[in-house]
Amino acid sequence: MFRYPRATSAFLLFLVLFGAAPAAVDAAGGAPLGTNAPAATPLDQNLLGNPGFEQVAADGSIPQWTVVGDVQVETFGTRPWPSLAYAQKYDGGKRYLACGKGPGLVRQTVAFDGWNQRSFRLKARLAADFGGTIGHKIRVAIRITGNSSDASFQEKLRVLDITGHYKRAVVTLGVPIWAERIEATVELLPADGAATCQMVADTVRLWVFRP
Ligand SMILES: [Ca+2]
Repeated sequence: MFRYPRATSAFLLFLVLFGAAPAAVDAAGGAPLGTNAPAATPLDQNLLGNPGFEQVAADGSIPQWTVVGDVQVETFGTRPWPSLAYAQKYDGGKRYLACGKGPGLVRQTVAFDGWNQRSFRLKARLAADFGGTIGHKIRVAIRITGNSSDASFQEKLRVLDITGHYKRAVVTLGVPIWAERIEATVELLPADGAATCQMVADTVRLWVFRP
């Protein structure tokens, strides 16, 4: 009669070790590895699709991006600036985003998964190269939403202080524990009183990191 309890203890130990163990947690510290959960959103890498506007559809629409207003993709070299040589210097590929006569914006939303059990802070950062004519403007914005009405928002407006040279617009926002989606917006705006908008943007990056 001594063998039976020992076997039961061994079975219980097996359950504790292999069956009833809490969900595995990866080395980054917090993202569950459950097979049913979506893969955790990677940190420190660009989450945006078509980030440099290299893809453009035959009808002029921009894959991955929602367009509002007067912006379109243009090919380097069709205007004196930004030239193809300038694109190569800044890793700009073949194409970039430009506004038309009036202002316009592009917007992209990415899922944010696998970090709602963490015990540390995360931040999201949006950065875009921009350039054009002095006085014209760019706005970069991050909006984070969850499955209720929770929302968090931050934006940065930059006015070009130089003509014909790229600058970088950057905005940063803390990622709340309830975050489920991150929306990136890049808006190009004319200078006050200008007849046409003279601003371009390229190489847009959105990433999440541990500060
Ligand atoms: Ca590009």
